[in-house]
Amino acid sequence: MRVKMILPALTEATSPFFRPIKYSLFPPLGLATLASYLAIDDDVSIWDEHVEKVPLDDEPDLVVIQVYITSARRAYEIADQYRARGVRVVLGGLHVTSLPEEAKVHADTIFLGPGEDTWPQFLADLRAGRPASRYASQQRTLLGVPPIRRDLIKRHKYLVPNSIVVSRGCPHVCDFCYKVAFFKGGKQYYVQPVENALAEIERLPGRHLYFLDDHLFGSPPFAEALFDGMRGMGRLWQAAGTVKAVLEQPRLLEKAVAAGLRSLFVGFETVNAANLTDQRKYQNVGRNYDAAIRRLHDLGVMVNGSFVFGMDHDGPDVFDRTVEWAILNGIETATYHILTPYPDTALYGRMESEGRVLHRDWDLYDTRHVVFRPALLQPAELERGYWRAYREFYRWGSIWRGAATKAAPRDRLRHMAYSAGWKKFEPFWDAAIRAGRVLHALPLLEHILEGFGRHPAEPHRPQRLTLEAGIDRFARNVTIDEIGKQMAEPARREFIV
Ligand code: B12
Ligand code: SF4
Repeated sequence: MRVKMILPALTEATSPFFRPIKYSLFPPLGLATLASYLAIDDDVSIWDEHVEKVPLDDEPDLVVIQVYITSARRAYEIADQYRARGVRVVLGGLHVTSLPEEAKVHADTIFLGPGEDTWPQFLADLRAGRPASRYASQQRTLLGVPPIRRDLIKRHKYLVPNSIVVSRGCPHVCDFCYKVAFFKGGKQYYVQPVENALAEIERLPGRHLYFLDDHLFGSPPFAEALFDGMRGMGRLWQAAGTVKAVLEQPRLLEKAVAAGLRSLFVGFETVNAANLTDQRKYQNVGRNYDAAIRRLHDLGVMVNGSFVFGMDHDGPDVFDRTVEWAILNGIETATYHILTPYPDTALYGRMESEGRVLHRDWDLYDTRHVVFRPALLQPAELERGYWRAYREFYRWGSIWRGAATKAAPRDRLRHMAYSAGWKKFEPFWDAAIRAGRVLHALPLLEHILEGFGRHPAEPHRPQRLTLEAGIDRFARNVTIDEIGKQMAEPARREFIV
């Protein structure tokens, strides 16, 4: 069977004039995961419109499209084109799950929720000649998921080809997040068997990794086993975690750093505490944000702070206060968003019942446009404030002030290089993307994460395990063969892994 998998892009990502680096960071892991369920003799290809032009004049047996809210219009356009020529099209992903009635008009089959249970079922039904028109995920597990088809990813087109996901969902329930809607009808948070996650990491070449999990620290026992297993691999990595995890799981954070954590994406979301309870962001309520940042910086971990503007307690002062606070605390990079009520979230329900949703042009639900009526701001004021926050935070003067909060010169240099690298060298990124050479910048990123040698990754060294620890690992599912190999040197009563 000839299967073509497509991740469509929103218009901005395909601009002939300017290509922002953020669209060339991560490959389509969701599609590569689904591809692993296809048969060995299926002819499958993955196309990512963020980084390449996708030919649409072919006639595969099956077209698989992943739909995000901002790419929904484009996804439907592609789907309609193929279906008009009689090609079978299936749609899945976040937006399809939020609005199945909208999506089904453009597909032969739609999928709701994660695909690890429904997709193999569909493939079996298709081969048996009786595919259904709708599949909804219920069985949530990552047990038995085949190794992701990374061979189908065009690595050189991405700065971070080694992105990886070892869990699904998140244990929290923030009102504005896609999570509750996407995982409804089953488990909301689950992890891979740790040995599979470690095996996946081993398969990735080079040193740098980026965990795209919503909350890598969401299950402390899992995270601890993962970090223990990664120790000695010589990796440098980035991930996302919560303020709570930083402040309240001290041993875990130290283990993460020992395993190579060098930058953490943290959802601070707002400097107005009253917003947190409104949005059910309970894990941030009453936590000392300054202390969380200090703790990360003391361990040599850079902070990417994520902030949302436009919540109901945000007035005109919110932009300057948020930016100033981030600079004074030496946050290296900041990601700002305009509050966006994604369909089917609790936030959307609230906004709709209050008559505050301004329009349903999904193209503009990109967290850069105001799509609802804010409580204490005018829509235009909110958009202006959002852009001003970016400008102010990434001004040379602000970058320097943020860097100056660091005591060590090499940490200041790292701050300058990392912060400026994303926003001050956009023409460089644009040129690298066009030349298809974005991956060539990876050694530089690694060097900066290391703080030019100040926070080096541990060199790879065999890890010594006591007999007891070896048995424990065995109990955690190491294969008999592997243990047999370790036992070949019994005299030292140690395993080398
Ligand atoms: C990496 C990422 C990006 C990357 C690239 C996306 C990519 N390569 O896939 C970049 C940086 C480009 C990006 C950009 C944006 N992103 Co983004 N991104 C993510 C992130 C962090 C991880 C995605 C991922 O790899 N997940 C892991 C894989 C395994 O899961 P998956 O992709 O969902 O695939 C599974 C299922 O969805 C399902 N599935 C998917 N498609 C299909 C199809 C079929 C047929 C089937 C059966 C199943 C199926 O099966 C897969 C396996 O379970 C998510 C957060 C998240 N946790 O999902 C946000 C997220 C997807 N992004 C989001 C947003 C809003 C954006 C931006 C608009 C942000 C901005 N302001 O710039 C832009 C524009 C996106 C666009 N192109 O339209 C939102 C989407 C909201 C929505 N309802 O669509 C999310 C959920 C973040 C959030 N918490 O709000 N993003
Ligand atoms: S902590 Fe982050 S990923 Fe988890 S529900 Fe809240 S916003 Fe979503």
